[in-house]
Amino acid sequence: MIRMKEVLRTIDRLKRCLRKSDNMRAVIIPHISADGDAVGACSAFSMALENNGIKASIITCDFFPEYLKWLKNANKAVSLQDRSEQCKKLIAEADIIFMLDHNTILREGDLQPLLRDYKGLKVIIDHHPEPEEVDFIISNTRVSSTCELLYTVISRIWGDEAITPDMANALYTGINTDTGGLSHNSSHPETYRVVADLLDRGLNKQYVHENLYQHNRLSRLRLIGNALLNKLTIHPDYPLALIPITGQELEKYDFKEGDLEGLVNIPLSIEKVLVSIQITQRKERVKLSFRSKGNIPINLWAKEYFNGGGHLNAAGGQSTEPLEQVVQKINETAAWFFDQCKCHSSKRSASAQSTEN
Ligand SMILES: [Mn+2]
Repeated sequence: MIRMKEVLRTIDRLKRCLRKSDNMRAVIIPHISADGDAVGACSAFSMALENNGIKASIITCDFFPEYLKWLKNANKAVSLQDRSEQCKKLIAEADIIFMLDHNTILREGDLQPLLRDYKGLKVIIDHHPEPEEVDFIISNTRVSSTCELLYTVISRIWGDEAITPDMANALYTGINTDTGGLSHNSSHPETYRVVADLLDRGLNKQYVHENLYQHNRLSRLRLIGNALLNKLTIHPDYPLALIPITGQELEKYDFKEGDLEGLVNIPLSIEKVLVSIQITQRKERVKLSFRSKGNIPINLWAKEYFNGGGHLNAAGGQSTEPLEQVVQKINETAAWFFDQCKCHSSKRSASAQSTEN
């Protein structure tokens, strides 16, 4: 509660700052491999700024996934990958930069050097622990999602009426996707109060659900089916599920950005599995997604060995090593991790492991 008070004070300080200057130019940046919460936040906040006289541009280090492009303004995002000059210009001319759904510029891919050199105001609006030092830190790990927090930011600065039906749809997209359809990280009543308010502001829940969950392609179902049937393994000594996916497989099943969304959660539906890791070959990098049950701090493993981090139950990481070596490293460090959280299911030592998956 004390924390939320502090957050509200920072929002009020931001409100005064936004009021002060005319013709303000803002840049909004999501994290690399943006998800529903990041794109929903960019969509809603860009509309809020524009509707209130602030010029807003969304800049990405990669591209938004196909399945989120229906969100308003998502198609206006400028990517460093194909419009780098425009990105540089927008950042250089910005009075204020909003970092949404991430706590450090380290999550901004190749935009990092530009952000490091940027001298204007920086604002973090996020729900990940330990945000880096910037001018305005609007961060609370208790909320379900950045979009839930953003509802408070927008309504406190411009009033409830500032939330349009399109913004409500975008904010609900973030709340829904970051909680697996309100299944995890959504036990605080405040989340539902925000959803109720969004319904009052014109949220079209059915429209959002149709766009998020009923636009599947057959090739995507086959990609996921193949992963579950042929790639998923359960560790013999630890309550650990692994799903390695190669670049060839992505190609074979016509992979589109966002196609693997949610896959890593599926093995957790097996009773004895407490940790699930998906390892995906993405061009020059291997991307890792970590999930855990209960109070197992999976972010610890991601941070210690895989250049990543995140929440207690959901984290990400990356590696420049080949896929097989990353899988090997997981197997080699599993003993260390399960010792850390004292939840290993067997007493066999790491040296007795014989998995090669
Ligand atoms: Mn989020």
